[in-house]
Formats: sequence, C-alpha cells, structure tokens
Amino acid sequence: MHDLKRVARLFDMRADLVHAHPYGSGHINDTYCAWYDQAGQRIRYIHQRINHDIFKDPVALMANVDRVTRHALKRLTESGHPEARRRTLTTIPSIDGKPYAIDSEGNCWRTYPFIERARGYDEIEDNRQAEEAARAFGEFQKLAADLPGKRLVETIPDFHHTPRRLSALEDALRSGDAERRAAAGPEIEFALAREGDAHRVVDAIEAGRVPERVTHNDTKLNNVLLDDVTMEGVCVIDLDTTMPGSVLYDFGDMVRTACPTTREDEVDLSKIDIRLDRFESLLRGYLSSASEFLVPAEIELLAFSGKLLTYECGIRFLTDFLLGDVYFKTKRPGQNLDRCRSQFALVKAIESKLAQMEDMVAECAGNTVAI
Ligand code: ADP
Ligand code: GN1
Ligand code: MG
Repeated sequence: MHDLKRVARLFDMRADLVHAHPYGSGHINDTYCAWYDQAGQRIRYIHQRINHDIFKDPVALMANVDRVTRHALKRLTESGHPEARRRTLTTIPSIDGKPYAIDSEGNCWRTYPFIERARGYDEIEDNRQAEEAARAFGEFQKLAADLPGKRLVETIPDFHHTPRRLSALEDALRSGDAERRAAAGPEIEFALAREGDAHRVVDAIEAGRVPERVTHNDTKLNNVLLDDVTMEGVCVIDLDTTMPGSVLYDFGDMVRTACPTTREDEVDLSKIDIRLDRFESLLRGYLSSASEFLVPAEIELLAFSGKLLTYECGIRFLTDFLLGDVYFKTKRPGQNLDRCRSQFALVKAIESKLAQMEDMVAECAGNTVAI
C-alpha cells in the first residue's frame, strides 16, 4: 500500500482525502479508490500507479492517454451528450498542470474521476452484457479512428506480435527455471505445435490486407464499465495499450474473456468450453458499431482472432511462469501455469467449434454489411 496522502498532494484535487484502499482486479497497475470530502459531499477518484517495469515510458504513455481522452471528450460534448464525462476517462491534472505526476521515488501516478453507477465484470453474467461491452469497444475504435496528429507511441512494442511472443517463450525455455520447465512440458509442446497460427494476422497486416488502426489492445471484458441499471457499456478504461494495432486484437481478446464458461485461471479443465450464444452476442454488439469501417479481410478473421488471442495470452502466461512470475500479478504459486492451461483448453474448444463460429460471422456480417 502506497502513501496515498502524498499522492493526493501531487494532484489539483479541490477536495480533501478521507480514505483510500486498493481497488479492482487488474494484473498490471496499482489501483486505489480514494474517497474525498468536498464541502460535505463524499466523492471518489481513482489514483493509479503506472507499472513502469512494464511500461518503460509512462510519460509518453500518458501523452497517448491525454490525446485519446481529450479527443473522445470533444466528440462527446460536440454531440451534446448529457453525461460526456462519464463516457470517457478524463485525467485530473497534477499541481503543475500535467496529466500525470511523478512522486519522490520516481513512480508515475495518474488520477481519474471514479465512474459511478457502473462496473467492470471479471466474469460476464449474461449475453446482454457481452453485447453491450462489445458495442462499447467498437464505438471506442470508431472514435479513435479520426484521432488527429501523429501516430500514437507504441507503449509496449510488438505487444500483439504473436510470432515474437513465441520467440520470447523460446528464450524463456533456455533461460528459465528447469523445475518449472519440467512442470509445464505438455503446455510447452502445445504452444510450439501451433506456430503456423501465430503468423496469420501479422502476415495479413504486413501484406496490407488488414489495416493498422488505433486500437485498445487490452479489451478484457473488465476493461469496460457497464451501467448498473441499463447494462449499457458506458466507459472504456485501461487505456495504457491504446496504440497502433489491429481490430482483430481487440475482438479476439473480447472472445477470450467473454465466451469461456469459466474464469481465466480455472483449474478444472473439464469445465472449460466456448459459449457460442455468447459469441453471437459479442458479434452482434461489435458489428453494430464497427461494421461501418471494417474491411472484408478483418471480418474474415474475426472468429480466428478469438483463437489467436487466447493462444497468445496462454503463451504469455507460460513465459511468465517459466521466468518466475515477473510480469502478471499472482495471488498464489502456480497461478500463471493454471492461467496458461485454461487458455490452452479454451484454444482447443475454439478449434473444435471454429467452423461454426466462422459461419456465424458470415451470417451476422451478411446481415449488417455488404462484403
Ligand atoms: P490494470 O491495468 O491493472 O488492469 P485498470 O486501469 O484496468 O488497471 O484498473 C483496475 C480496475 O480499477 C478496473 O478493472 C476497474 O474495476 C477499476 N477502475 C479503473 N479506473 C476506473 C474509473 N475511472 N472508475 C471506476 N473504476 C475504475
Ligand atoms: C493484463 O491490465 P489487465 O489486467 O487489464 C494484460 C493483458 C492480458 C491480461 C490477461 C498491459 O490486462 O494484455 O491479456 O492481463 N495487460 C498488459 O488477463 O500486459
Ligand atoms: Mg484492466
């Protein structure tokens, strides 16, 4: 737990800190919910320490976030949206007017208003939630599409370059712990056997068939907050990886997190399957906002992207397990290996239903766009 009183003093808060506590279930940053008193009214904010072991240039990252959120707010206010500031993250400036503040230990902090009456779901409860979340991510991509100015900075280079993720696994096999390597034998074999899949999307991007766009790149379902009452997707959060990418990375990660029958670290692999009804809801929601800008090559790869991103995430958990759990936060020993196993079980489930998923894409896209 950091000293939040000191953090609060770095920002232009206009209210007094009452109490702060760790918040959320993110794997990367240190997030705190902080209650403030403003002339007798209690309001809360999010203070977040950016993990600078993972994001090497937090200042450049915050320049991205600042550009994207200002652009979103401009569009929302221009359209007369009555709750524009609930529909996008907005940064509270530091006392010297920056969208972030650096503390005396060199940590980079940011502060967001707390988005009230909404929450993110680690496990989706029904199809409506999946549809609304996917629609919100599609809207986010649409909004980012006309972001003015230069290309956004790549906050983590090659973030979704699956072949390079596989190379990183091969490096970890050489340098990682021998005992852990022995424990993960079948998973290592599984990962290496699917090398061909790893290339499919990056090859399509390199060939110019799939365009580079500004994408979110971390569309885990708990990175969109859904309204407590209407279930509408109100605000896309966790913008650290918003940068040049492919819509396939975004849609694929939605499939990975919305469609399985279990949690990301489920240990009973017999319970893991992919829900096709949920996949259909995701598709419907996503295409309702994204169909107007998607090109045929992107649509053709939508179902496959679910398999790819699940495979890639499994590789990343496995690599981290071999390297001693240095990247993803863990709550128990072996959690990254459990996460890897569940991702690979999901890959298998997707493989067995991929043809059906592809038919669903063709049908749903045929109803919404002319391809
Ligand atoms: P991480 O990169 O570690 O996943 P996130 O930015 O996703 O960090 O934040 C962690 C959690 O904090 C989110 O899953 C969400 O529950 C909550 N959260 C983050 N920002 C806000 C906000 N502005 N309003 C309400 N909740 C938020
Ligand atoms: C991390 O930050 P969070 O918890 O939303 C990770 C994603 C992974 C996800 C797996 C910057 O997401 O890429 O898919 O864990 N974020 C980063 O749960 O690496
Ligand atoms: Mg998150």
